[in-house]
Order: sequence, then C-alpha cells, then structure tokens
Amino acid sequence: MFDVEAIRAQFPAMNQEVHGKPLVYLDSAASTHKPTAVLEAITDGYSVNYSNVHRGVHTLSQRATEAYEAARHTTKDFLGAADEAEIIFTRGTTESINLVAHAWGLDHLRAGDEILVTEMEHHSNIVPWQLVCQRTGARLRYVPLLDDGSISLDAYAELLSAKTKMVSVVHVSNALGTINPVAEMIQMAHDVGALVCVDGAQAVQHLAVDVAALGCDFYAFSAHKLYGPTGIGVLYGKREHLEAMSPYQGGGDMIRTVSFDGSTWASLPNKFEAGTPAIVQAVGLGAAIDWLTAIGFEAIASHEDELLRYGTEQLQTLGALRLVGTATRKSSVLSFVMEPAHPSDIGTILDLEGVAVRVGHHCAQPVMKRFGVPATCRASLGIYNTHADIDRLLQGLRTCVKMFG
Ligand code: C6P
Repeated sequence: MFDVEAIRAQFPAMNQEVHGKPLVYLDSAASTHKPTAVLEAITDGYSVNYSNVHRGVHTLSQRATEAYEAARHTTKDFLGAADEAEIIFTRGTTESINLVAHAWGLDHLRAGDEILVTEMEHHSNIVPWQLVCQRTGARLRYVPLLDDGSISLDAYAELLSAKTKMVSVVHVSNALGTINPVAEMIQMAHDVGALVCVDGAQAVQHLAVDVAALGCDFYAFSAHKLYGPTGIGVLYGKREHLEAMSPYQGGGDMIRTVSFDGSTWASLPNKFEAGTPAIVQAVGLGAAIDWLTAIGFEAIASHEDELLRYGTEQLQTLGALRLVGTATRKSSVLSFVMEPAHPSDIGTILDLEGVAVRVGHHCAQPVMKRFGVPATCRASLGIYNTHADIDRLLQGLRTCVKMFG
C-alpha cells in the first residue's frame, strides 16, 4: 500500500517552514529531495568505507571499490541493461549526452549527415549536438511540436531518412511533461539505420524504464532527480557502440598502458571514466534506486498520475491561467502562464506562501518560443507530494489573481 505520509516522513527536508509556512515543494523536476536511506548511505560511504577506488590493495579501497561497483550492478538491473560494461557513471545527464555527441559524433558524422532532435529538448540535448555539427558539418534538424506539446509521428517520419545518423530525444519533457512515444520512435529510427539516444532525466523517477525492451542505443539520466545525490549520472550504451567509440576524456583509470609513444585503453566501462570518480555519489545513487524500486513504479505512477490529474483539474478552475503542455500522455509537470502576472512575480508570491515552484525557460528556450511565452511557472511533482500541496498551490495562485487582477 502506498502511504504518502510514511514516505514524507523519510524526507527530513520536507519537515521545515519557509517564510513561516510549512514547505510545499513542487520543484522536483529541477532536483528532488533525498530520503534518509540515501542520506545514510552517503554518510556511511564517507565515514566507514571511504577510500579511492580501483587503486588500492588495502581493505578500505577494496570496500569502496566493491560499493562503487555494486552501485553499477544495481543501475544495470534498474535499467534492464545486459551487462555492467554498458553502465558508465558520468556527472549527470548533461555529461552523458556530451559524451555521446563527442565520443560517437566526432568519429561518425560528416557533412551531409543529419541528427534529429525534437523542439521540446532541454538545452543539454541541443547544444552538444550543435557543437558537434559545427565540427563535422552535419546538420541538426528539429521535429516540430503540436499545440498540445506532443510530437506528431507523421512529422517525425517525414524527417527521418537515410541521412539521419542519430535521433536524440527526451523521454519526458521537463518543460511540458509530455511523455514521448520513444519505443515507436526508436523502431522508426532503426528502420532508417539511425542510432537513438534517449534523455531520461525526467523519466527514470516516474516510469519503469527497460533499455532492452526499448532497444535504444544510449540512455542518459541524473541521480539528483531520482532522489539521489548531485554530481553523478548515468550513460547506458549498447556494448557494441561503446566498444567502437574513442574515449571522451583521458586520465587515470581509463588506460591499459601509457608510454611517451601512445596509450591503450582500459576495457568498458573504465574507458569512459577518467580520473577519480564520484565514489560516494555512486553509492548514494545505488541506495536511491534500491529505495525507489522497493516502493515500485506501479504505485509511484498511480500516485503521481492522480496528483497530476487533480492539479490539472484544479488549475483549470482559475480562468486567467493557461496550461502550456496538455498532451494526453504526461508525467508530473504542470507548466502554466497567468497573464498579466509575470512568472517571476508568481514564483516570488508563491515562495512567500511557502510554495516552491520553478519559473523561467527551464533550459528549454525553443519550447518557450514555440508557445509564444518568455517563461512559464512550473509546478513539478515528486513521490512526496499530496493533494494538500496542490491545494496550497491553488491558494497561492488565488492570491496572485487578486493582486494582478
Ligand atoms: N532539468 C529542470 O529544472 P543535469 O543538469 O545534467 O542533471 O540534467 C540536465 C537535463 C537534461 N534533460 C532534461 C529533460 C532535464 O530536465 C535536465 C535538467 C532541470 O528542468 C534543470 S535545468
């Protein structure tokens, strides 16, 4: 049985006041809070089992290495990957996508080739490809959005061609909440011989993801949006692609041999993990995955989907408010404008009411342009949110309506 109060009790950060009011945290798409299971794993990782990994024969180094590699094993099972070699620890989604763009793109793209992304991508899934296009002469093309914030598979099909070498697509949009039909998109891309990279930054905390079932070539996510620590993320890559790619960065731990004449590379996954990795963050990520999977995605999705339904219904009672992103398949994001108030003013008023939302372009400027708004207010849901949180958001928004008319 999903007991939201029992879940909230595991998040120390939820138990505080902001401006004299109990905190309502509706900014989980930016970063989630951490349950005690994760906080304790981090404390333990530093206070009991801490040392550098893959380098020492002494006991602490061996224990740290075991804990770090156990987190990789947990992540492999979580994503349904075939092998630990396919799980690369990075700094986060941003670095994961940059790794693919540079380590795969620079060697495989040339003038005349095309990369497809959608108009709803986070800047992390646009700019790395722009950088690689500048260096290779490849062309970046954008799948347009429909008015509800979904993409049309027909428009996507028209853009796909033998020139398409990579499709890089967000699984769940951070600015709109749209869940993209990635399984179909992957199949369609593979039919023209293109690879697919999925940005799962807003998906893995809400939906069960199985990379083998999806068939994607790469999948990226960040731990800090999955109730885990900052500073660590994951790149899943099919072994055959990772084997064929050159290293992204050079340094310690990614080599087999080094001489003044040249170097050879360590096997996967170390080839892509140069330098001392985020050891304790990996342990925290493993704890977050264990914690989340013990609750189960069926229960999580049904709780969050009900809150999304309730929030959508309640926001629509405010005549002045316009939702941005109304696709049929959505997850956990309520993005809106309420003219004439500017989103920043709304965010400030809500903060004074103890309600945390994000305002701005959400690192998705092309989405703002598509919907003709400079910015939106975004209330994003996490496992610890309740109907009462939505009611407090509504109460704060009614104050805004009174102030701005
Ligand atoms: N979105 C948000 O408030 P990093 O910063 O590397 O952990 O994640 C980048 C990223 C990539 N893709 C998507 C879909 C994302 O939502 C994010 C991060 C946060 O929406 C911070 S901008």
